[in-house]
Amino acid sequence: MECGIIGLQGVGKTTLFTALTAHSVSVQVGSMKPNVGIAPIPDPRLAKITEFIVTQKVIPATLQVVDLPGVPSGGSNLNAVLAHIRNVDALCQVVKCFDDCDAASDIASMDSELIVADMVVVEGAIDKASRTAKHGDKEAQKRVDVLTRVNALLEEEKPSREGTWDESDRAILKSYGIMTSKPMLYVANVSEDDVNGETEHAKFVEKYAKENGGESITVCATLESEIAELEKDDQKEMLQSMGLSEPAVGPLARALNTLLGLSTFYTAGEKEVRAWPIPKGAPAPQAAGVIHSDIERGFIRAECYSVDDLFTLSSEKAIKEAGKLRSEGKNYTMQDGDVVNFLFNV
Ligand SMILES: Nc1nc2c(ncn2[C@@H]2O[C@H](COP(=O)(O)OP(=O)(O)OP(=O)(O)O)[C@@H](O)[C@H]2O)c(=O)[nH]1
Ligand SMILES: [Mg+2]
Repeated sequence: MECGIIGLQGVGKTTLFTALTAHSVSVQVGSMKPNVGIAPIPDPRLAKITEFIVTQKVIPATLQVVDLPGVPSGGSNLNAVLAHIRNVDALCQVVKCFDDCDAASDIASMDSELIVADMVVVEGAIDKASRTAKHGDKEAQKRVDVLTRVNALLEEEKPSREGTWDESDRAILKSYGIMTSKPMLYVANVSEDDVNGETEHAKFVEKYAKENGGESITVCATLESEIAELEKDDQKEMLQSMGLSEPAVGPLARALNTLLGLSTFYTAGEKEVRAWPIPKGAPAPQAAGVIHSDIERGFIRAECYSVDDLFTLSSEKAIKEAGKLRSEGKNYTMQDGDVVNFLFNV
């Protein structure tokens, strides 16, 4: 899963990036180049599995984050900046809710910058696809149709995510990197003395996200960045003293999972215990394919049980004895929290 961090200038994007990636990437604050890093996604269930299954390695799911230079309000060449995140799955828009700020106006200008940037892309794309479609190319005609519908929304100053799109439409939107079609997580970046987002600005971000089909979270990026530099024990202490239960990457990843409709399954053995994100409702072979295409191709069946059964029964042996180890075929719909062993033959 990949997400792009966007927002106006100086709202705390790079600070959030350093927190999410735990300072593993050296960044230049104020640089015009994007920063790219990987954030491991904390998962309490994954940690708990290792209390029951002894393993050599624990591999969490990860989130790739791309931190962009700030968007100057009032235009300039936004498309050059956005080129770095045309392929991401979701956007995180950081909104300044500390010091002097105006969340409502900032969101409005950022969202309208994205609409304008998409219009530039869409107009060019319609011209090009129309020329191909003229020669009777059905696939090009389909692209023209989708792009024309996008354009109609943009002209009404609406993001294209407000349209109704089927799977093939979505593939087209993604191929053109239409920014306003991507799921949007609004991040209210609050000050150290408002970590729970009680100010009118933070509240506005939450309300706006709700009303516009997005998700929102509240973080204090500077604090999160400091926390990310500490050892595990000190982290806990600092979080507690600030009245926080976990680092921001937890709620951020969960909000993105909700936006993207993802769920998680696990593989667990002596060698490694690992979390795998998949689309909700994915059939077993598709989940197998996330691990390796061979396992999908040669899929025989999935032996699985629920993490909750492991937590109550304490061992795979006990799960088996209780008759809770299931053998599922290729039509099985994966459930969130399944622990799976795929049997395959290639
Ligand atoms: N009080 C407070 N200050 C913050 C917070 N987050 C960021 N800042 C400050 O805001 C300034 C800008 O932070 P950056 O993370 O560089 O912002 P940015 O959005 O990456 O900026 P550009 O890339 O230049 O657009 C820095 O001085 C940060 O210390 C926060 O949560 N609280
Ligand atoms: Mg920055």
